[in-house]
Amino acid sequence: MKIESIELHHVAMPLVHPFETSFGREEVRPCILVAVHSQGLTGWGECPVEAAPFYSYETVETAWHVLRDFLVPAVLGQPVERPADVIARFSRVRGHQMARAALENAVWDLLARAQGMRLHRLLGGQRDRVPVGVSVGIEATLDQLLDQVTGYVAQGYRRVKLKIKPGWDVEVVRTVRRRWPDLLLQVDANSAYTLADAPTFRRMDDLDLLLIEQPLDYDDIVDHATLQAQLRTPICLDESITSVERARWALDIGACRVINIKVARVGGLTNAIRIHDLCGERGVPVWCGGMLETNVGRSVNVALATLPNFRLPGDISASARYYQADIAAPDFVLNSDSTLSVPDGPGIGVHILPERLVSVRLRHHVV
Ligand code: NPQ
Ligand code: MG
Repeated sequence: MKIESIELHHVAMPLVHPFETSFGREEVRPCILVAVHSQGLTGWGECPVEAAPFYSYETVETAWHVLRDFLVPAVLGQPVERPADVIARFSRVRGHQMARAALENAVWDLLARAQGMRLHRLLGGQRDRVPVGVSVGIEATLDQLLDQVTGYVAQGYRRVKLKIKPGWDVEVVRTVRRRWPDLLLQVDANSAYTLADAPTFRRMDDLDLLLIEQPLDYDDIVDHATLQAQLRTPICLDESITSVERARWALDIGACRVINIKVARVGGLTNAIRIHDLCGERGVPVWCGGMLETNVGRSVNVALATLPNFRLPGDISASARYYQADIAAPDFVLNSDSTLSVPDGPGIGVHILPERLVSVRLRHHVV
């Protein structure tokens, strides 16, 4: 197929509930949506960047720039028969994984649609539903956090992730664990600690946590290996794993026993599958992380999580947890067994609602 035209849409979506992590609080979620057109078909990809370089160095502006000035021109008018053709055209660009992922994933959707295939089948997934959980942000008070968790448990979520930071950690997590002894529970520090905080994490070893996510620096693996050696609870790396090589290095030195795979952070579906396969060969479980995506990115996450080594519930909640009115339909609804279903229909199986898209759009670029 020849890529005939490409559109970039910069949108801003108000969140149902503000989301606070160790690095900040967000009420409106920006993102860039990429549409690739060929032979009357359109493939969609999402770039879940933020306004500020706090989770990742990539921002809306860097991703827009790299897409518009480098990645889009590299594939426009070019033939693509498989995702590897796109990746080859990106090879001169260093980094900017989220920008790459948006365009590569749009091409996956296009190719799946052209074959009348659901994306998860093209990826090699077998399941039709995937176990999921919810990521609960930092709240102003412990009571407010307990209210949030109560609500999500009542909705049927069987796995909860708590965001932690210094001063909002062991006691908070212990309180939640005592209230819900059987809940699948894990924590995410988003790099808020140093090795000097090892005693804090040793105190969490008794709280029956599935894992402790990214306790140390965003690009570290060496100190994580030191910390992991002192803990029974598995460390899970998120921010530090931006490529297949980094995943291999982390496993080689024992920096983690679990990996969180986010398609955008690792530069697209091809790298996500490679990391999944590598971890499978090493007996290391993976799970699918989330970036508060719209239904476009969420559908990719569900499709990816159907691969066999996704052995822990993903940060892929129902659409209602994120936005009042998503830009794509149908919405994802939580099944009674704390799973989400793969949508019917070719490609990502969700379709863009043009009026909604225009109503939240800040910028539009067509080539
Ligand atoms: C994580 N996500 O696993 C991320 C990070 C993240 C669902 O916990 C605004 C503010 C948007 C903070 C998107 C979840 C964000 C954000 C993702 C943090 O680390
Ligand atoms: Mg994380």
